Amino acid sequence: MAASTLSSCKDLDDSFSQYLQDQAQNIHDVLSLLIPRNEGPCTGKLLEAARYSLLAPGKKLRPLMTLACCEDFNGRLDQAMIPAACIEMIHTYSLIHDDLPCMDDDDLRRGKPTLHKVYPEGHAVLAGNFLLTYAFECLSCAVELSEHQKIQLIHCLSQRIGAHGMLGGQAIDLAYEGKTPDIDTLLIMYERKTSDLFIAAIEFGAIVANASSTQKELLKEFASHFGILFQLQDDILDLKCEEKVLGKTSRSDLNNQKATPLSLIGIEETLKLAQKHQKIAQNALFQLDTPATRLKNLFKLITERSF
Ligand code: GRG
Repeated sequence: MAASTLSSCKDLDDSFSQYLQDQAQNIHDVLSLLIPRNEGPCTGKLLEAARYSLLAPGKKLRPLMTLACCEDFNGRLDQAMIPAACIEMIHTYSLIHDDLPCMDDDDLRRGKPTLHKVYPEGHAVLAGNFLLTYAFECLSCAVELSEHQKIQLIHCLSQRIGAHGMLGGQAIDLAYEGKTPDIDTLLIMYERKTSDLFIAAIEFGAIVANASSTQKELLKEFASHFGILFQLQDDILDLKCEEKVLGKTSRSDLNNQKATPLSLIGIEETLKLAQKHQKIAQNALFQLDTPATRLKNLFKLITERSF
């Protein structure tokens, strides 16, 4: 799904639409500049594989949230660009690895064949590993940020995507392959697999903007429930949409015989659950002591999405 999808959504205020389009393009450009070119043949192929997935037309939702959060708390956009790009590198790494034959074994991602279908599988593994390690390298070298900010960002990211975060969520996913988890276990998996990277994206904006600890707590609460909402929406859309609309293999969970809230509690209860998380996320956002206009607009956009 193209990055422009977010900005071309109907009912979106024109200036916010332009904002999303501009920032998504900026993130794309920064990512393109960050990945080295003209390397020797072996490293060159690895980096080319990474570019294939990283620069494919994704929504750039997580880095957009970093930028929106930073600006909403009066942070400097130029300082937030590298952290936002690093969040997208991590997200892309997780997609590349999640699509591998040993994980979900998907054929289509971002409207294109998955990386392991185009490059040798080993290159897909390495390209994911490269994006993971390179994100930390870029954070540690970001000249616009103070040493304290860099340490905070690196600490935040390593926690959110490690064994107690995103990877832990994937471990639950693997542990329940062919089995039926209860809905609470499934939601814990969603919190880690999906919410934790959204939390990192938002925390990144807050760290760059030097937000207060009270603000950070509310933002964390927002991102956590937003992540679950996003994943529940994804399950619902996966059921409804054709591959050409989603740009990825639809119904792969069903084909892989994976439990989803839909298979466990049905569509009505899943919709109620989504509404519950939407409300909690919204409350957190509205308790902030700043207008947080960009985050509120992004939130509205995602709650009404059909893509
Ligand atoms: C490291 C193997 C490994 C896995 C970690 C996060 C994750 C676990 C796997 C990624 C695949 C997945 C189903 C994640 C859930 C979140 C989600 C719905 C991702 C898709 O995000 P979008 O819609 O994608 O923002 P684009 O392509 O627009 O960036």
